[in-house]
Amino acid sequence: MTSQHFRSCNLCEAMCGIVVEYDQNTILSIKGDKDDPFSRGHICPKATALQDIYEDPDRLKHPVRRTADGWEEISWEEAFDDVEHNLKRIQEAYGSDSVGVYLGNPNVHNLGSILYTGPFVRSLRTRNRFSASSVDQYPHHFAAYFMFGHQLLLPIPDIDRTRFMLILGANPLASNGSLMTAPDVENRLKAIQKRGGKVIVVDPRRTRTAQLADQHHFIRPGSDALLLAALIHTIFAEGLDNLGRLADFTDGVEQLREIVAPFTPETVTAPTGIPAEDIIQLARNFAAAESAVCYGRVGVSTQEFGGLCNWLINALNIITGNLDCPGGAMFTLPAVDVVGFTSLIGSTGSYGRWKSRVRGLPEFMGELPVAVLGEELTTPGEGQIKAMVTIAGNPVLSTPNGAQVDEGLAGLEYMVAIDIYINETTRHANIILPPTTGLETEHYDLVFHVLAVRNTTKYAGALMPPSDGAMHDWQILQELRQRMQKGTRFEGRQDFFSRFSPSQLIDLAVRYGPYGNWGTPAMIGEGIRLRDLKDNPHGIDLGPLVPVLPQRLTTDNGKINLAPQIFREDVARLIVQMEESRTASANGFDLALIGRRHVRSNNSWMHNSERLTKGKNRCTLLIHSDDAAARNLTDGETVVVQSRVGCLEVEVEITDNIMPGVVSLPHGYGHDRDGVQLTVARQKPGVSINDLTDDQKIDVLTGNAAFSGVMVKVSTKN
Ligand SMILES: Nc1nc2c(c(=O)[nH]1)N[C@H]1C(S)=C(S)[C@@H](COP(=O)(O)OP(=O)(O)OC[C@H]3O[C@@H](n4cnc5c(=O)[nH]c(N)nc54)[C@H](O)[C@@H]3O)O[C@H]1N2
Ligand SMILES: Nc1nc2c(c(=O)[nH]1)N[C@H]1C(S)=C(S)[C@@H](COP(=O)(O)OP(=O)(O)OC[C@H]3O[C@@H](n4cnc5c(=O)[nH]c(N)nc54)[C@H](O)[C@@H]3O)O[C@H]1N2
Ligand code: SF4
Ligand SMILES: [Mo]
Repeated sequence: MTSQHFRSCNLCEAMCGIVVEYDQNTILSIKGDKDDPFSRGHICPKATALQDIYEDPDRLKHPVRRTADGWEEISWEEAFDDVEHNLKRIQEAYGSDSVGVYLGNPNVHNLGSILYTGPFVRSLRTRNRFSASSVDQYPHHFAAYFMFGHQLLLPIPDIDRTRFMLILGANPLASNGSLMTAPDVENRLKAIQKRGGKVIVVDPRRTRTAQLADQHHFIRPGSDALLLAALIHTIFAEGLDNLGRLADFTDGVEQLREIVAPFTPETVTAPTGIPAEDIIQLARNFAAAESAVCYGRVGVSTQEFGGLCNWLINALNIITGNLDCPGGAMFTLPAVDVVGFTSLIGSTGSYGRWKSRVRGLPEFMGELPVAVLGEELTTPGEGQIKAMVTIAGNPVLSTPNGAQVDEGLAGLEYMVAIDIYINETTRHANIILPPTTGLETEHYDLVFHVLAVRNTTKYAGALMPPSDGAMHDWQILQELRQRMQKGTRFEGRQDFFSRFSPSQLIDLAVRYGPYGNWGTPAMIGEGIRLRDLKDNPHGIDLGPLVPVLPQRLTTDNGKINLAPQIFREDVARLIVQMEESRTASANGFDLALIGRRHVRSNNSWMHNSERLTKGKNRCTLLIHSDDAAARNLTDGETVVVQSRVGCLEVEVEITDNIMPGVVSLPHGYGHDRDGVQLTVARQKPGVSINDLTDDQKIDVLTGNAAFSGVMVKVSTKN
């Protein structure tokens, strides 16, 4: 008998509603759910791959132990004993920081993981905590923390109402949107144009998003902060600034005006590659629009000025009165009010509480920048990491100078991975603990409702029963936490999260939230409970984003800090960038490397789906025809790409859709390493861009990896 199940796809940030047709344990089809009020039936090609993940014969179903003769299946009890024994042994011998932990991206797409990784990681009592955040959106949190007082108070573009959207370093037509949960983003962007508005894209590559836009400007990788400073300069210089109601609770306007004074459109033209008249016109159009929003993402976050870019993006929105108002950058008010709850308990963020051992980079958000992981693993001495725990992460393919991390993991005394595959990272583990995933888990988007362009809420139970004896991520994390606490003063202690299951926690959080009947300031007070979510399997629409300032601000004086000292100090670096010629290169490294995403791929872990990977090779090096001609390259030939840290061979793809002087490779490939058990992915392994990216090239301010603009040289293979 055919039945239907409704949920949201958990693969990217878009939260598309899906309808799964199934017969007992067999999936018959996965389609877009037309009755989901938010996604309106939209899905991308990845949604159907949820079935491939569910059925993947390479997916681990039992704990495994690495032995000299390969992997052997062991019982959960044996696996947990082994992990407990070894982590404790190593911490006793070398101190608690000798165990490092890395959290990967799928954790934030998994309800149980979000709730229970915190308590487990705390039970490790280590300062060597890392996550994918510092190869991604760290600078966004940094700007939010210092400007608004809360690291999670991220402004989201009000795409459905704006009249002018300036997009820097994002390609939502491939990524489906990030820090902007907006299912069917393509039609949402087209709707801006239909209502007479404009979409402008600034990107070193003419992406699909750039092609849809009314205007596209090429920009030299890593120079966006200069463009932003010049836009703000022009707005002040021409008296176009108008904070509107924000003026009452914004500090630092004069300081900002002073600090952008040197950045005239003319002075930034050479380093950015954008003509001064275009910058001036862009500033005028932005300021004149009925509503406008500047939105930046990975391209302006994973670069040497990621912190400054995110500060200046917020600043541009603020000085034109486009923060916290319809059509601008707004804050969400989700049914589970993560920002509200954490503000109540004073948990708004942290910075600089400790430093990394080797390079001395400061902690931010309770973790260290993962760009230091490689050196922390490979540099001997007191405090060296001797054991690692990875949870839903693949740092070998995802972090800068991944080869160094690879080598470091190979040299560990012990490693445990909570993961569904034996891949480039987990092959180094002694024990892998495989959780249920995707359709086998209950789902609530704790994170992505906080980042969504509308306030909506949706819950789904698990569709498929776990295979024999399988455990959910949260159950594994709970068991490990209890074991790590055994024999310490925390033994047997239940923290708040441990007393409830994930769905009980959601019920409590929704009831106490802004739409729940126990809500403290019952702002809307519709009395939503988990039961209502279950009764509305397509999700509940709670309306467009609403202004929430100044109440939401958690800065000391309750005001927006438009010019925090920490950013003002970093501007000295930007001046140097403006004065140096960035195009000149040392040692023949004359091309700037950037990344890219494809709609049929997802970071490093979805290349094992036949239907997603079929077709032509996507792991190619894009190069402009002038640069190809200068090197005598022909389309499709294999070239050698070299950077300071590494060298690889890859097929070249000649195009005029990339800026001269720039080359692009996607990330997440390089699956042909020894021991990787991904049958389909190995057939088209590709190469890893992060064997070229540089662990020493970071945004010095935030510690985030600077992938964009790594200098390389490209030559024919002879
Ligand atoms: N050069 C370059 N590098 C980049 C980027 C770039 O643009 N350029 N992008 C960066 C960004 S934005 C990110 S977010 C990172 C991602 O970096 P990571 O998070 O380190 O890598 P993923 O590829 O997301 O790997 C996810 C891992 O989780 C496992 N997994 C999948 N589902 C589950 C589950 O339900 N439970 C558990 N326990 N495990 C699961 C997969 O098998 C895989 O091992 O990469 C970054 N690296
Ligand atoms: N299909 C698919 N969807 C995904 C993912 C995936 O791997 N595949 N990953 C998910 C994750 S983890 C994330 S974080 C999001 C990311 O979502 P997006 O930020 O939209 O990701 P990208 O498509 O990499 O877009 C980044 C753009 O920045 C440009 N760029 C590079 N350097 C610079 C620069 O210096 N300046 C400017 N202005 N632009 C620059 C690149 O050319 C690229 O077009 O996508 C998510 N969605
Ligand atoms: S855009 Fe694709 S991967 Fe992202 S949630 Fe929607 S269906 Fe899933
Ligand atoms: Mo990401």
